[in-house]
Parts: sequence; structure tokens; C-alpha cells
Amino acid sequence: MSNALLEKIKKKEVKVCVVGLGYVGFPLLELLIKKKFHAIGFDIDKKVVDNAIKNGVPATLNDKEALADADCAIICVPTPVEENHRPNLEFVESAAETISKYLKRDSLVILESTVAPGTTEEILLPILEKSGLKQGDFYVVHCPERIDPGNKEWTVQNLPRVLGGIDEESAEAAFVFYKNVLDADVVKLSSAKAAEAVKIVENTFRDINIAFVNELAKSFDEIGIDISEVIGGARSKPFGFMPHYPGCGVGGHCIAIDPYYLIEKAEKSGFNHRFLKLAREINNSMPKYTVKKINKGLNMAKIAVNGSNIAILGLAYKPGVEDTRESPAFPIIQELKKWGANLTIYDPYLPDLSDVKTLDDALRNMDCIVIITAHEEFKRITPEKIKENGIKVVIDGRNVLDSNNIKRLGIIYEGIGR
Ligand code: SAJ
Repeated sequence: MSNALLEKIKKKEVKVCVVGLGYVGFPLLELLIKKKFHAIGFDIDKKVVDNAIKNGVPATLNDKEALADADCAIICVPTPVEENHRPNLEFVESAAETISKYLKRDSLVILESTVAPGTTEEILLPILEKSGLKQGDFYVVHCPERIDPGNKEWTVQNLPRVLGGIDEESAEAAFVFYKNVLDADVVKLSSAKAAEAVKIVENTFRDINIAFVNELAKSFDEIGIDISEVIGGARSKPFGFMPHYPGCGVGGHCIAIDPYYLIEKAEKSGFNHRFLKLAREINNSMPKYTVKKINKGLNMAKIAVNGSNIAILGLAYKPGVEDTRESPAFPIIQELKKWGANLTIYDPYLPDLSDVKTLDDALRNMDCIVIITAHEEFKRITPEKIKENGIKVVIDGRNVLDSNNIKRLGIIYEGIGR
């Protein structure tokens, strides 16, 4: 590698373009500006670019303005899966095509989007070589993003990162770059493929562990054991156990998606990830299981689902965020509508998608309330509040309410595994 790029990085003279200004790219661009790098953001969505500029970071819709002078391009675009769970790389490929138009000798391209092992070398590199430059003329690295939306403790600035390059020089260039940008450890792996695998493994680990407790919840419901108590008990062991919690479903753009990247990649190489597929199947079954609980609870109260008034509390896929991607709320709502229930939807983070403006309005004249998202406001709903609203059935999709005192007031309570 020419020292020119390393010198530019060390002197913060390197010109950086962040391609994609969503929940990953925008915080990264803000950090680069904060750390006094020459950085600009590029996105194809005018609203996103205007928002970035409004928040004081340079951004543009114009790829020439963004990339013509760039020494380093960082791809932070979505990598969703299709209905059939097939990974969709169109945004990565489109970003690579754009970067390729302006690619210079001795420049560095970093892919932060989550992809299947092999994607950087097999998909990204060939597109970049359409520039006429060949591997060795420029550097290509995968450094998976680890942004946890809503997490105030771990941020893009202090989160440790791993990275791997198509060759050692690429990895070294990116290593020096991230050491200069982040206040965190940076682990250099032997290849881009290893770095891609790390991210997938991190999130698949979470998915299978959630599936474990979701299956336990179904089993304990039959046996009559409170899974929250059991997990609480298991946590008393200071080693060898890592708590996860059952619920009405696994949403989000990471845990519910990433396993499919590995499943598909392995299938192409002739391996069938039966266990990972089963975990996805179990987690995807939880919305239906929750509707079954709703039917059971209303039936115990001698209330027909058809025509019943049900409050859906939460649309977001996890507490404290306004993101609804892959949220279990939607299949639950769809199923209840098929059964003829009258639904009142309320999520304090999503007023535009809510039917009412306050929790009090959501609780009024309800036969049943269903906790879908463990927002703080919902966790504070007291048994007395439920009683005074005349609510007959509580379905606690995140096991966050005071089940014993709710039952003590003669209200039917059904959790997930409790
Ligand atoms: N969930 C459960 N039970 C659990 C944990 C989560 O049902 O024990 C559900 C949540 O309700 C949600 C879904 O799974 O619907 C995903 O929850 P999450 O806490 O994993 O949140 P994500 O999807 O934002 O995951 C991110 C991930 N970060 C990145 O991919 C960079 C993940 O690696 C982190 O572990 C996670 O945040 C985190 O720890 O908060």
C-alpha cells in the first residue's frame, strides 16, 4: 500500500463519503464531522439529505459532488430480505455501481451493511473493478455495523468493531482509519468473509436463544410454570447462562433478518442449517401463538372475539424506538381483524399510526388489552388502572405486567409462558 493513503488518514486529510444516511450511516457521518474528518454524506432520498443538512452535516443527492474527490467510501445501505426470505442486495449493488464511476487508485471502499459471508469478495469487488482498476489498485474491506437503535450506552463512537479485507493491505488501511475515527477497540480479522460471518453469527446467536425461550414458554404454558420466574432463577448462576426472554414475536431489521443470509449462503454451498431454520420457524410462530392466547383469554371471559374491543399496545419492534420493521404487531392485528375484533391501536412513539393520542384513551371501554411492545409507559400500567377501566382480559406479550395482582383483582391474565 502506498503510504499516501495512510498519511492522509493519519492527518485526517482523507476525503470520506458515507453512502446511505439511515440509522447506520447518519451517526457515522456525524462522528466523522465531530472528529474533524473531511466527510460528506450521499443518499438517493431527498428527505434524508435535507434532514442531514438540517442537522448540520454536509450531504448531497449528487453522486459526483459526493464521490469525485473521495479517498474513502463507506457503504451503509439497507440489506433487507424478500418475502421468501431471500437476501436483497440491490441497494449494495447500486451503491457499488455509483462508487465505481468515481473510484480512484489507492482509495478505500468499506462495506458496513450486513451481508452473507463472501459478498464483499464475490459481489462488491467485481462491481468496483468495472472502474477499470483491479484488486490491488484499491482497497476493499467489510466492517459490519453494530448500531443498536435506542442504545445510549453503546454508540457508533465507543462500540468495538471487527473488520476484514480482500487482502492484508486493505485491512490495514481500514484498521488505521477506524482507529482514528472510533474511541473503541478494532479487531482485524484475516478476511472480509470472516468479518461478514462475525456479524451474522452475533445476531443468529441471539435469534436461536430467543427461539429457545419461546419454545420453553409454549411448553411451560402447558405444564403451568412461570417462565419469567425460571429465567430469573437461572440468572442467579454467575456463569454459563445468558438470559433471553420470550415474547409475542421477534422483529427488527437485524435479528429477524440476518440468519436468512447465512441459511441461503450455506444452502448454495450444499449445507442445510436445520437448527437455524427451526429457530426462525419458532420465532415466526409467536404472533399466531399470541392470538391463540387472546382467543383463550376472551373465551374464559365468555366474550366472543368477533365484536370484542381490543387495545393493541405497541407497534414498534422493540421498546423505546419508532421502528416497526418486522414487528409482530402486524400479523397479530391482521389475524384479529379476520376474527372480527374492534381494534384500538396505540403506540406513543408512533402517533400517526395510532388510533388514539393517550394510553388512557386506549384503555377506555376495552374488553381486552394486548401488550405488544414493552414501552416504559405500558410497563407502568397498574392492576388498579386495569380494574377501574373494567378491562376483563390482559394479554401480556412481553411478560412485563404484575400478573399476580392482576389475577388477584379477578382479571384474566395470559402472558407468554406465564
Ligand atoms: N427479543 C425477544 N427476546 C429477547 C430479546 C429480543 O423477543 O430476549 C425481540 C425484541 O422484542 C425484538 C427483536 O427480538 O422484537 C430484536 O430485539 P433486539 O433487542 O435484538 O434488537 P435489534 O434488532 O435492534 O438488535 C440489535 C442488534 N444490533 C445489531 O445488529 C448491530 C443486536 O446485535 C443487538 O444484540 C441488539 O440490538 C441488542 O443487544 O440490543
